[in-house]
Amino acid sequence: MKEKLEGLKKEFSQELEKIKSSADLESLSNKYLGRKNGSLTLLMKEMKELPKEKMPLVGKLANEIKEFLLSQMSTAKSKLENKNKSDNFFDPTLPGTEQPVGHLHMVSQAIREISAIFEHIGFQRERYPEVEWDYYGFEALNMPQGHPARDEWETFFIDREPINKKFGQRILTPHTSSGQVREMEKNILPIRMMNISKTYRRQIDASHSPMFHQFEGLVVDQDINITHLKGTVEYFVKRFFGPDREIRLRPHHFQFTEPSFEVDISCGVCDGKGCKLCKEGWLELAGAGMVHPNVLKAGGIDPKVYGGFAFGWGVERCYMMKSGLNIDDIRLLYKNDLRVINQF
Ligand code: FA5
Repeated sequence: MKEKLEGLKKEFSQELEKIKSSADLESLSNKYLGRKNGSLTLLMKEMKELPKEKMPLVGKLANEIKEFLLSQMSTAKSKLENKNKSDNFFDPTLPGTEQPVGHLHMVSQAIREISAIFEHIGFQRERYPEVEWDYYGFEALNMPQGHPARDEWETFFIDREPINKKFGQRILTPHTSSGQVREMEKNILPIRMMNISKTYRRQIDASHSPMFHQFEGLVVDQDINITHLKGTVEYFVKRFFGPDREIRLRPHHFQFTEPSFEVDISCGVCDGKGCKLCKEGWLELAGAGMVHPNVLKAGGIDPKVYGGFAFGWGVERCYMMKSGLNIDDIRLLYKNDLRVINQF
């Protein structure tokens, strides 16, 4: 019996070494200590057949072996539990997995920047319809039906014929100037309006997109003169393009401003010396001028008391002209090519 017990202990120890999981441990426990058929349980039952004088010694040994089995299995159980814990160990100090995050499109970035620049000097952002009446896009801006100046705006028409006696047909607004008379009609003076929105024209090439954005400033107040216009435009250029860029107001013609100008900025590529892009050192970016009396009248404002200035710029063109960007085709902004977009 003694040998059997010693043999069982040895066999148990060898099997315990091979244990890999709590399930293994449980079946080992059943195998040796199971109530009905556990090897040690059976041996202990056998012991009852032994002569009385041998009982105390063998019984003691059997109990010691049982204690040994139990303590070995308890140690093995804690080891297994600790191993599981270290397998699932979570270290909160490790850097997290980086999630892919998008960013604002370049045009949205430019719009935010332009907005902030003008907000700083008291301009307020306003919104007007993108599908607009011919009246606000042209007629109220001193360009009656059939006026040749309209051709320059290469407009998308929603209606083939006028559908309203006063307002004419609906168009996709070809310039942000369509907000001018709408703003004046609100009858709140003075005006310091900033309109940044989508505009549409039937044009497409490296510097023209059928959908593009313009930002338009309109100021209407008393005692307004050209120096206010020049100062405002210059302030914008220095803030957006950098302190070294210069502006030039070149006489031009718009039906809705008098006098009218085109705004040129010194070329950022050649520093105004003249290069392939700009030819003579200047780049045209905007139209501007003093609000025409007929436009003020259309907006219900007395031109003898009030005057104003307005300017309209292309957002994409401005963005492309920012120093160091080197974007030479406007269509790149709208191709949704992530290799391009992710660079900005
Ligand atoms: C106008 O649209 C006038 N409404 C500007 C204005 C406002 C004049 C207020 C006076 C007073 P023009 O057609 O030149 O003007 O357009 C202004 C700017 O919009 C251009 O200088 C250019 O930067 C941008 N632009 C015009 N057409 C496109 C186009 N198809 N794609 C991208 N940008 C364009």
